[in-house]
Amino acid sequence: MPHHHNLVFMTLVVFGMVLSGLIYISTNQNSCKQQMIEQVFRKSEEKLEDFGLRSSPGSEEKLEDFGLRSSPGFLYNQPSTLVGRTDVVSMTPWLAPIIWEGTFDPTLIDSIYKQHNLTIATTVFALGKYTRFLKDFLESAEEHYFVGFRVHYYLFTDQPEAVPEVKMGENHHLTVRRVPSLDRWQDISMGRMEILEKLIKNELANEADYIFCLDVDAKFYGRWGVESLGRLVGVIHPWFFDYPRDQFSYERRPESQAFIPAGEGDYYYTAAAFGGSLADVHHLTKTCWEQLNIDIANSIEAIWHEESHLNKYFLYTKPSKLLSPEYLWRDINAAVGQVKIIRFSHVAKNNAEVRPNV
Ligand code: UD2
Repeated sequence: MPHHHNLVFMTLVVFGMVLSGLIYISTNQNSCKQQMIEQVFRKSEEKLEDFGLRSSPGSEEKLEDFGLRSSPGFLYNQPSTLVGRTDVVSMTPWLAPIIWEGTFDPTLIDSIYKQHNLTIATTVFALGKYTRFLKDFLESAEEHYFVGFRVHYYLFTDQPEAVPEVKMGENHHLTVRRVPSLDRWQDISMGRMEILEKLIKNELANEADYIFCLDVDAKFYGRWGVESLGRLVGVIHPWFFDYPRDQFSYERRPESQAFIPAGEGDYYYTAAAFGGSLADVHHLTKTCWEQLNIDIANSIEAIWHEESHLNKYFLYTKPSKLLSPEYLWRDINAAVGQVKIIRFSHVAKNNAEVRPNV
C-alpha cells in the first residue's frame, strides 16, 4: 500500500473512532436525561397518587410552586397592622382566614394571581325543573365570577336542550354533560359527590388548578374572585353564622356516618358552595360519597344529606380558607350590618313546585 494511502486509512480510522465515541457519549447523555425526566415525573405521580390523582407534566409545579409574587412599581393602599374589620372575626382558631369585604385588596390580589395561568373548574347541576335557574345563574356569574380569569363550567343536566344560550366572557367556557334523571331531589343533591369525584379524578388533572362546586338555585350580585382560592375552602351557612354550635343542624344520630356529637363543631358550612385544589376537593368528594354509601347500606339518610357529611368532613379536615356568608346569602334573609356586600345568594324558590318529590 503506497505511503499516502496508508495515511488516509489511518486518518479514517482515527476519525471513525472519535465519531463513534461522540455518538456513544451523546446517546448516553440523552438516555441519562430521559431517565432523570422519567424519575421526576414518577416522583410527582407518586405524590399525586396519594391524593388519588394522576399527574401531568408541569402539574406538580403548578400546584406546589405557588408564590405570591408582586411586581415592582405596582401601587396599592398600604396594608395596616392596626386598622381593619373589627366587627367580624377574620381568622379561625386554626389560623385559616375568613374572607369578608375589607379583609383583602381586590386590585392587589388580582395582580398577584394574574401571573399564574390558573383555571378554575366550576360545577353546577340542573336536573328536572332546576334548569329554570340556569339563565340567571350563568348570566350573573359571567358578570361577577372570576372575571378576567380562566373559568371552565361543567354543567350536569338531564336536559341539555334546556340549557340557555349565555354569552361567555373571555376565557370562560361551558361544557354541558348529560346525566340520568332521578326521582328524588335528595338523590340528585347527594349524587353530586360521586359525579364530582369522578370528574376530578378522570378529567380535571390536566385541565384545572382549582374547583368550586355550586348550587344552581342561586345568583351572583357581587364580585367572587381569586380571594376565594385556597387548598380547601368552606362557606359559612347564612342561617347559622351567629348560632351556638349545639343548635347547628348537624346529624345527631350516632348510626349515621355524618354524626357529630354535642359539644363538637366549629361552624355550620353550606353544601351550596365549596371548593379548593383538585387534590383536596377530590379527597373531600370521595370521602363524602363513601360515607353516604355506608349510610345507604345501613338504611339511614343524614338529616341534611350530603351537607351533613360535608360538615362532618370539615370538622375533622379543617378548611384552609373560609368564606363569610357574603359568599352565600339568601335572598329572603334580612340584611345584617356585618354583611356589607352580597356576592352570591340562594334565590327564593317554591320547593314543592320545583322538586320531583316532597
Ligand atoms: C340545601 C343546600 C344544598 C344541599 C341540600 C341538601 C343550601 C343553601 N343549600 O339546599 O347544597 O346540601 O340542602 O339537603 O344550604 N338539584 C337539581 N334538581 C332537583 C333537585 C336538586 O338539579 O330536582 C340540584 C341543584 O343544583 C340544587 C342542588 O341540587 O341547587 C341542591 O338542591 P336544593 O337547592 O333543592 O337543596 P336545598 O335548597 O334544600
